[in-house]
Amino acid sequence: MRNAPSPEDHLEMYRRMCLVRELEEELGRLHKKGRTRGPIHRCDGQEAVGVGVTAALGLADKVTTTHRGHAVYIGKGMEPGPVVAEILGRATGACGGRAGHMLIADASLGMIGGNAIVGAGIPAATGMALSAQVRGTNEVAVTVFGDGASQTGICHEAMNMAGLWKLPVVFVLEHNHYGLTVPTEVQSAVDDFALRAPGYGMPVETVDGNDAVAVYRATADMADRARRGEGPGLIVANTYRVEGFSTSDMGGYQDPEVIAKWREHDPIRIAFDALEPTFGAERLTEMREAAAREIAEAFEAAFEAPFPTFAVDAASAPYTAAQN
Ligand SMILES: Cc1ncc(C[n+]2csc(CCOP(=O)(O)OP(=O)(O)O)c2C)c(N)n1
Repeated sequence: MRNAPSPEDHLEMYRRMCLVRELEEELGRLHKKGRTRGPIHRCDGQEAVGVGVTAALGLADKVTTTHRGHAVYIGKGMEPGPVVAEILGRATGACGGRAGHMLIADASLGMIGGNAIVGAGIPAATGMALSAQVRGTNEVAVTVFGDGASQTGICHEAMNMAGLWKLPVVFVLEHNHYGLTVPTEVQSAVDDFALRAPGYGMPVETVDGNDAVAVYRATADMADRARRGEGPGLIVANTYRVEGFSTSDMGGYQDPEVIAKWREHDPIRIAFDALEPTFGAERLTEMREAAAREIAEAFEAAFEAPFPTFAVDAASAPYTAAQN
């Protein structure tokens, strides 16, 4: 099989998906207890996209993600501790508590950041690809974005430029079927987002976004092409948002039967079933339990950590600065 992950790599993808799932579920529970700060955009049920994409990349490759980026953060190698602390706004967070859950970055891992502005990670990654091309490196930039983001003008401008200049960028459209409360059928003139790629001279692959191996393989193929100088590619990863838009979402606009169907098609279960013959159910279950412990410890440590202290910036707050 070309570009398939090794069994060990697949196992590590499973472990990282378990970490993300435990993180998301705990965030859901904590929100109900009023212990999170602001709405959180959960990505549970979509872990295979962020984890599958990033598993196919090298350390020097760059990735940008969205307001729903926890699986990309953990997938690109960030440890749960600094991610959880950042989500809770603590000084021990990956960005010193300044970023919050939507904007986490760690440049040393090529995790260039989530982004609260819908679509803004797309031109940013395209620029990173241009930089790699100009510098003559072998790096690839990847951007994960939603179906809503794919309707923005800046997405189309970036794709056009990437196609024209054969930039080493992989566009990953995480198609979870909703933008806020708006279903895809009322936000796009076409159902099939793969149709967009030929317009920009790009190849496209549509994959089951809940199958981490399928996502990995498509990413590895597109990244290989990009490294060979053959230009960008589009991956349409079909998945579904099984939770609300954010933890503040009252819901009620999605069909419960459709949600139930997608919950059955769970990315962690798909990975478990594929790995079980090689590694055994016991080892996989132990890994899930270890992930739960690791996340619980990360939350415990984060809740004990201090909040950051900020000096007043005189240029942006002259009156407050004058009072101090
Ligand atoms: C430029 C901009 N417009 C609108 C918003 C408000 N907004 C936040 S998320 C979102 C929907 C995004 O949908 P999609 O890209 O499909 O991502 P998903 O939430 O489904 O993962 C909108 C409209 C924003 N943050 N930025």
